[in-house]
Amino acid sequence: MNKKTVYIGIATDMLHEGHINILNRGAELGNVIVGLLTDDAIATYKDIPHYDYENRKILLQNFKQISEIIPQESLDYTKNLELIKPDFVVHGDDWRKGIQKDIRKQVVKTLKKWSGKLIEVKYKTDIPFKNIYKIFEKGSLPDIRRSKLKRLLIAKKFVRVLEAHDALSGLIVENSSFTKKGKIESYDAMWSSSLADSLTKGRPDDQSVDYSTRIHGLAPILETTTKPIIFDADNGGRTEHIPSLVRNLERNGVSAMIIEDKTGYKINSLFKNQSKSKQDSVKNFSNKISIAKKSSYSEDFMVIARVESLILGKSINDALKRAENYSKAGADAILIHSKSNKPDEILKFAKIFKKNKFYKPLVSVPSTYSKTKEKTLRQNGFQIIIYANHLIRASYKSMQETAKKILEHKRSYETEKNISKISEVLTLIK
Ligand code: SPV
Ligand code: MG
Repeated sequence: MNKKTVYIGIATDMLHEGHINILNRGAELGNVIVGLLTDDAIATYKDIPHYDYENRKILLQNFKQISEIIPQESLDYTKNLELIKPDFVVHGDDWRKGIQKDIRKQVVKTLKKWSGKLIEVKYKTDIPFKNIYKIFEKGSLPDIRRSKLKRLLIAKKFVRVLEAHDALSGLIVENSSFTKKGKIESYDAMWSSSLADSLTKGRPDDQSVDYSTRIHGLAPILETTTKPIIFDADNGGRTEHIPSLVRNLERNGVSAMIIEDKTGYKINSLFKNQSKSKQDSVKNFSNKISIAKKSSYSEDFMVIARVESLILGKSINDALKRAENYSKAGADAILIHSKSNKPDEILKFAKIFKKNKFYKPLVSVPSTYSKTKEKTLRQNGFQIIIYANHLIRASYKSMQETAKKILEHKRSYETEKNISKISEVLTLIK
């Protein structure tokens, strides 16, 4: 009699008894084909795995219960199930609730087409050293958090970043997700913006809130979230202070800092009138980049150079020359900033820079060209997209309208439909 086919989707690199139970059950039922989730697929719904796909595959190849390992490229099983048409899918019963609930439904629906069956094994909760798994899985340790950005770039080739200015906005970045057709969209990292950090302190974005204050301000975010942080370090400050800035950031678990090639009077790049701003010389700024890179103790801390040529009305050629030099100086990625309401100039820049032998991943901040979809940016070589100020803008507008409404109506009732319910905020943090 032909042996039955069993499909088991596996993501983790933290194997424990619970997984072995599932594999054993599968082996009892037939030939086990493991759909090993790719790094990209895992990163869409939880932390990026500590071991990459190839390493996880090597580990699993030695399990006697497994006949074959194939990649599962999304959280959704449908593609692999249609391909294999297994008699059984075996999974822990933990996915009946939470983020994987819809995935489970889709599996049941797909299996029905050829009368396949879903077999659920009781999920094991009494795992020894559970807290260790938790710490690793949560990635809350500074070294783990810091390393995530580079690993995400390698695994996903694309990192979506949203501004966070305090623990609450950090938690929103950490936990927001949107599911469509079984595909989960979420944020990969947080942007610690000089604009947002200045505004929360009632200051203009002019570098008057010093780095120590801003790094101390990260503590509540670091204590409550796990996603990587990219720090907006303006122009990096005085060259001789760069080593201590870099070490302070990496010690705290920050993954990257972005420094811009401007000197003198600091104003936010989105101001129309930039007449008081000057651009640094290529030589001086390249030196800053090189010092920042040499100061870093860890291999995973990224230094990203921000080219302000287009902000200051200079040519695309000037931006390209600078990008090449900053890349030669050691920059890990290049942010080409623009305040145009169309993406044309940065796309043109990207098209040419892509062919340069000193090409590095590109970063976009689509605040003014906000109609541009991520897909367009990705197709043109942008691998990091930063939504730089949207949570501070959202909260400011909502707070202002709420304050006005109470004055207008002399009671708070009219504010209620646009603000969170008391029951919601009471249980927001558990
Ligand atoms: C910030 O968020 O502070 C930035 C990005 O530097 S921008 O405001 O677009 O200059
Ligand atoms: Mg800034």
